Amino acid sequence: MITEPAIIVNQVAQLEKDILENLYSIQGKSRDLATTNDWYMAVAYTVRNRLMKNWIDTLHGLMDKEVKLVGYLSAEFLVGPHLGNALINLGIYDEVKEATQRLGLDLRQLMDIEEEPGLGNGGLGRLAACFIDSLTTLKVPAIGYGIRYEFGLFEQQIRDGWQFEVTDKWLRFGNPWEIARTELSFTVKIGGHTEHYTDEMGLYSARWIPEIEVKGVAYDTPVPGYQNNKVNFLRLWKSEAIESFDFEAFNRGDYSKAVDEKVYSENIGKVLYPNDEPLAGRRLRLSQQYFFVSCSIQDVLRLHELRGLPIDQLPDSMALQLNDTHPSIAVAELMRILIDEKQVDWDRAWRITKNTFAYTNHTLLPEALEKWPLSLFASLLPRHLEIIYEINSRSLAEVKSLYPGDDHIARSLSIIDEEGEKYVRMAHLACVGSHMVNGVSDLHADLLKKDVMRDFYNMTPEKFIGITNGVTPRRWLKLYSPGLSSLISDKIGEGWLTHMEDEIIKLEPLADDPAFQQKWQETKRTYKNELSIQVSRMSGVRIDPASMFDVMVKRIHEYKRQHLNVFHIIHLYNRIKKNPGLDIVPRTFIFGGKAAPGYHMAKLIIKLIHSVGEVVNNDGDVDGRLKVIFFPDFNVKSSEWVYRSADLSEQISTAGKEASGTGNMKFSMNGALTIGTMDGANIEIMDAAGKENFFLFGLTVEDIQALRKTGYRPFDLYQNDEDLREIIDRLQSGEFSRGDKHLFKPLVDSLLGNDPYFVLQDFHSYADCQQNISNAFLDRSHWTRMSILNVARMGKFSSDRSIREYCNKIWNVKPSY
Ligand code: 26Q
Repeated sequence: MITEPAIIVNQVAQLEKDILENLYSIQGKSRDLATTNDWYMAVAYTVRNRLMKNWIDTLHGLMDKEVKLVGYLSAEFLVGPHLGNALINLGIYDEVKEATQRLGLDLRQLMDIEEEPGLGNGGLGRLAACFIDSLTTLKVPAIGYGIRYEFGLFEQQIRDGWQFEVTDKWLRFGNPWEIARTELSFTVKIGGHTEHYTDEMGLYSARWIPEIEVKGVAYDTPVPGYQNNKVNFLRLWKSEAIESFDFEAFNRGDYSKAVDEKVYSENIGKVLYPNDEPLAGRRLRLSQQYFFVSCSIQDVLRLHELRGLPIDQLPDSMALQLNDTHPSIAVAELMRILIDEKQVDWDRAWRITKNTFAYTNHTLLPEALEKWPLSLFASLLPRHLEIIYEINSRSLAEVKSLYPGDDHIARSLSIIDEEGEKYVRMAHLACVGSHMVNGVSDLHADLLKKDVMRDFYNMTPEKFIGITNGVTPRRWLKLYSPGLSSLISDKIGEGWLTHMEDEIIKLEPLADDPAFQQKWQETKRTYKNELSIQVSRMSGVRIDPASMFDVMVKRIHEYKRQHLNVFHIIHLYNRIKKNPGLDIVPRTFIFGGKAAPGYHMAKLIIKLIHSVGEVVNNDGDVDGRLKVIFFPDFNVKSSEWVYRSADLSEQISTAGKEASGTGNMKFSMNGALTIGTMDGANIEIMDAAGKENFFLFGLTVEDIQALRKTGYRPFDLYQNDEDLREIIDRLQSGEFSRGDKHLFKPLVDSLLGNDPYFVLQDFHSYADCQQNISNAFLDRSHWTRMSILNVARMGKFSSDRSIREYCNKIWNVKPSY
């Protein structure tokens, strides 16, 4: 018999005792009455308590004026389920498993009922979560500032192949991971007008008389580092009504005003906006952004004062990172507080502001660059608009001295867009108000410099850098792929979990080791079996775990080109229909992702995937060799099943459109091979993995520019290319749409009309590449070698590396590891 070390036995016994105690004292339940959720809550509180000491130490540490603090301002934090992550990072997974077992519980089942906080749309929100994880693991004190949305991104349901949105009520069963700091709240002004006056010192001053005031209450959520006794936290603001305001109106008998204000205040933090939605009616979105920014800046200044530092030292004691333009009103807010409330003069205030902020851009799509109609801006933030005008006029004065007489450049650099209806351009505000601007991959940074922010770059080239995104190997490998992780750790130790860049490369020599290859294949196969069971449970479709799992999970968008993938499926289907005896490598195509509720084309693409699946999955000629699956409600939690089971990762955006991508990294880290374009971080993944271990296809950014110049005529491709014609004709025949010839017309019209994302152009290169992949898949040993090499060479894509770069190049703080 193996005897367990006494300390572990004790720890397990203590855990068991604590779980029971929490069940009793917090959930108010006995063992006999407890529901699964009660048990989950009891376990969650037990685990949270084990973070408490380190968390409180961090709070004390915030007062240490010697240590520079990072504030990460982000409208989204897509953290994913907490329990599993906390167990891994505390290093008590096995002990809690054992303790729950002793209580007759199944830890896995408890983890499965955790509601995921879906407080993000996708890449940008998840990046913020990985970054806070890495900051803590690298022992950099940091606060993630954001919004405590009552409803996260909608839950996706599929009915008859169409997406339906259901409210995400993530808080309905309680949230054991947050602490409401009700005593920590700030007042935020909104609307109204400004007044100008000369103060008692004879200084010209401004006063903002708001229309209403809203209260923001801090809710803190711990973010544990990886087995290092450090805990940072997210500080998310909940919007509430200010009671006294209600009463004033109430006492005047103006009941409806009292109620309106309460409703308005509470609405501010209600719901996370999906991206890719039309701009109209976004008053609430701008209020949201300002609301959380104002609370956060007030909190930052409070901390700075608590540290007993003079205001001019703010840039030395805090680095504030703007996660895209969503929090960029912070530039004007800090200026406003410094000037109007702290009587700092303009030049000093500007120096402080600029040296404190840095801005990360996440998009090259011109239509996705945030801009607000001037009239809307003026009605919500009248004082900020005045400040922005002043910032703009000073900035343009500099521009004009550098480029005398060049009106064009002044117009292009102005924060105010004056062509047609006037707008405030938030990217310009963020750029002017920051000391550094970064893109999220090499290519993206390059295109920012050459294209989107060219004139800014020419003026201050030293301000622009690229920091390639990364993902945390703790969640994306250790937690979600425990089998592969143990296999790795058994061979090279556990150093890769915190020093991925230097350590995981040690796997390389094992790529050709037959015994290791076999274990690798078995592990991947176990995951594929599990996903197959999951899929048949969810959708009733049986899939073959021996087939190639060809996976595309990401938000649905035309630039990401899910429809290019579908075209390849239809192409294979056509080939089988012509020749049912065709020798073909069996594939399971797995899609997942949400479409913005108002983005009709994206919703039609979801319908297309289902429609093609319905036909292909049930066609006798296909005989199960092709299966098409749509994985509904893809999110962090359900992604656990997906990344680790993939053989092939689809990263097929139009070159120049995907800023970086981070799913591409998660797949590759989990041993999937990539079919990808020269876009975003794909290029760097290919460089790291080796060209021979990556399947590249499609036009480059330069090719596309050249083609645009000479004139791109997708209709000619349709006419002259038999394969494309057969695909599109089949789509138009109604065969995939139960006879409805018009269902996919908007999609076909767009492709034949101008095909803005070059789907038809790239089709052949894509299909040829897919054929190579099928051939490669047949050589199991070689495929496995490529898979192992991909993992071994992904060290660069740990978010720890990204954060180290932010520390060195932007924040001037010292990470330790
Ligand atoms: C803006 C205004 C109003 C309402 C919503 C929005 C909004 C919200 C979220 C706009 C954009 C987003 C999210 C963008 C995003 O996720 N971008 C992705 O960021 C990743 C991390 O850098 C990159 O890897 C992806 O390439 C990029 O698409």
